[in-house]
Amino acid sequence: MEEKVTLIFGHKNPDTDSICSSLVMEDLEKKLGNINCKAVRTGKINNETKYVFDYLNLKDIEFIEDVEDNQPVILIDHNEASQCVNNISNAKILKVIDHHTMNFKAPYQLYYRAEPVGCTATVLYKLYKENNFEISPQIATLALSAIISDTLLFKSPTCTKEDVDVCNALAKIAGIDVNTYGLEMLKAGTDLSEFTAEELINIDSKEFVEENFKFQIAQVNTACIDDVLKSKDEIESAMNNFMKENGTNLFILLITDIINSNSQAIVLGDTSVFEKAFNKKVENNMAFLEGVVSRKKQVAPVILNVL
Ligand SMILES: [Mn+2]
Repeated sequence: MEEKVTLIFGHKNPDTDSICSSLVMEDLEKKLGNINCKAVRTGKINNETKYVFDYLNLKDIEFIEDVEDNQPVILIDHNEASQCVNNISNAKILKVIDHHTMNFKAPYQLYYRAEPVGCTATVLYKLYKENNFEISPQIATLALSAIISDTLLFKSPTCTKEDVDVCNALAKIAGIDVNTYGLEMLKAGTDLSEFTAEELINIDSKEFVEENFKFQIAQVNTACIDDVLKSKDEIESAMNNFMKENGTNLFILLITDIINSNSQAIVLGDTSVFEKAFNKKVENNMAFLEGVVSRKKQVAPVILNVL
């Protein structure tokens, strides 16, 4: 019987962590002896990740939309079925490497490693250390890019001391100046000019379901919030269409200013939930969230708390 290749992938609408950590995991998994594995992506590569690929001269990786029954897989940077590819409930999950809240169940044994750190790559770095594996400059670059992305160059409240220490250790291996490289990489991700409103709300979008309440939190990074708001009408109609198609109760788009570390939120649907959660009025479909940059730490749990 031919053995199936193990597919390694992050969440839908993949960010730099989901893509880069999948590639790092492929390297680690091969070092661990599972040579029949490959990193794939579950969505379009964003401009920030593209900067990393160009920097390393990497070729694009394969796109998958769903998995076959009994497909061996390793989940990176997510654990919830709603953020995963189609048919995941029939796949054979070998491992999960993550740093998110756990909403996971499997009727069989598997390797599950999640830590309360800012980035999946930080967990992966520790796995290299625990196994005494060497890290190549290319793998180091992928991993540190993921950390810079997830922590917004250490400015996000999700960032831990471990993330900073690991990132600096990786920078030594890669021969990279974290600040210079990091700012360039983040800036590359803020170029939204080529995206339609519909694409823009899907660059980094996650669905959450609590009881019968379905909410969506999308996020885009920018160096200038007003630039993004120039297409507010188009963005709102794209959000409304999305909600109709998916039966979403509440849609929050975070337009995050990576320079000043604030977010302008566009809020549609059941705005009363948002208003209750943040104790803030939504006016003209908007609310300004001072100091808010993290969906995971500062938005999703705040909404879940009032549901
Ligand atoms: Mn992540």
